[in-house]
Amino acid sequence: MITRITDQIFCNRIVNYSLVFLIIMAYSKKPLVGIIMGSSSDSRIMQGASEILDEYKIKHEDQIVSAHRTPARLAEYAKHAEKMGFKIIIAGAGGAAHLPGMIASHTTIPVIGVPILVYNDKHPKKSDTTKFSAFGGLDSLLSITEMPSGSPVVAVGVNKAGNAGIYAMKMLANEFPDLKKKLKQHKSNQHNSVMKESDQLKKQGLSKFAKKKFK
Ligand code: RP5
Repeated sequence: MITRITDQIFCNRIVNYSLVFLIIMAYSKKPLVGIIMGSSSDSRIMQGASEILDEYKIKHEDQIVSAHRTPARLAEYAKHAEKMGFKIIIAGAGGAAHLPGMIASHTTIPVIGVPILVYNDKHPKKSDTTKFSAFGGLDSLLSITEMPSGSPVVAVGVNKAGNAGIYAMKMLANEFPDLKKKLKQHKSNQHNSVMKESDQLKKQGLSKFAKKKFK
């Protein structure tokens, strides 16, 4: 009798471990997130989303889809996203920024919009003359968030593509428990790094610390 019970417990464990393994494999093998952007100019900002997803080994597929320059492709992309089984789409666009809203109107996949303020130059130091938008990204932010009732798109802050990546992970974590653990670790890393800086600031004094940080 006892052997039968222990055998049963052993079998249940194997089934549970296999399930966990399968779940982990499910998010490590196929792309779960589709990242799209309105122009190659957005890639500098949008890489923030891919960086965080790569760090946590979440596969994503990245493409350029312009709502204005390639409107037919936009509808095709929505079908492609459904076929691929993407769980979330992260869509970044600047200026009039219709991409996130238009993609959302073609699919039931949740869309996270990234309002983008692009600079059309390659210099790390930005000047106002190379700004694409005259409205500092507020145009894109409003365009993305002010969707009509019944057609929601959520938005992160201007140029905060990394936050879109983290938010996507949070949504995926409801399905993949292993990711939840990783997100908890991410939070505790953030806590530790704030504590480390606070200790340094306390030791060095505010003036010295700020001078060093922003030199
Ligand atoms: C938007 O226009 C794009 O999303 C991009 O942010 C902006 C500028 O694009 P380019 O003119 O540099 O291609 O549609």
